[in-house]
Amino acid sequence: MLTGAGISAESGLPTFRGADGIWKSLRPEEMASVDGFSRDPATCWAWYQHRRRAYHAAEPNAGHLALAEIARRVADFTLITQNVDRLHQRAGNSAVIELHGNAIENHCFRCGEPAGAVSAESDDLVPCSHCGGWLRPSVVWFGEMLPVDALEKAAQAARSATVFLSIGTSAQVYPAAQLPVLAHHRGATLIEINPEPTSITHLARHHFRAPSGTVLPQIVAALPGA
Ligand code: BV8
Ligand code: ZN
Repeated sequence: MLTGAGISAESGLPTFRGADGIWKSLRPEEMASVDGFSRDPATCWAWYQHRRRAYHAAEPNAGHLALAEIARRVADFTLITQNVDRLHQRAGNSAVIELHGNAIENHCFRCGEPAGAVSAESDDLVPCSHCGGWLRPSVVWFGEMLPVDALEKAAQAARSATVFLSIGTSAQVYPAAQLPVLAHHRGATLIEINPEPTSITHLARHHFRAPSGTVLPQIVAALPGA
């Protein structure tokens, strides 16, 4: 199962490329990249602090909660996410493969020293207690490699899946976008949950053109022993 920013849309968090997408006002390479931070650390950091305040204020929605219920009820279940808001964990999913890191924790941009979570109150840059360099969010930026173990686990799950759900993702960011394609090519039944068609819709056996907060609770209700 792969989720994207769309599953958090009903928690009030803007997606990246939808009509209200945050990328609309910002260009990814100016913000979510090593160059973007190097060029203008203050603006980049303030953007993440702004997003963190939104994450703290948001609550997991019915879609997140349904996935936590499915994890409890379905034996061989793997949740892979591109999201960095950790709403899956707050909904009760403990085993989450985070392909793009998370925006809650930080590490030093210069020496890499982990720094955990910091207050989202102020937009001021925070110095590393180790070397004085600036802290950066522990997300995977464009141009950065994904965590090797996360990507390998996700690819293994996609290769061995009998059913693969692609939920709330435009399937435009690689290598994550290759996962539903890999699952499909290995014989999995691909199911897409997205109000809009995407580049993988043609591969899906079923495309639920509806919000994940509506569809996922219906899937839970249909599970045996519901
Ligand atoms: C890398 C963290 C090696 C930061 C993000 C081919 C192979 C490999 C790499 C590339 C390649 N081609 C290009 C690349 C480079 C690049 C890339 O993919 N670029 C794209 C734009 C073409 N990839 C990388 O750089 C990756 N690194 O591969 O390293 C390398 C290095 C250099 C050069 C080559 C290779 C790193 C990618 C990770 C970037 N980090 N996030 C942050 O958050 O600030 S990506 C960002 O996009 C988020 O993580 C987000 O999750 C992700 C994907 O977006 P979506 O989740 O799909 O969100 P989106 O808004 O697009 O779509 C939302 C969907 O929800 C919509 O379809 C909408 O209809 C739907 N929706 C709306 N409401 C609902 C809903 N669905 C259901 N219910 C609703 N209610
Ligand atoms: Zn440091």
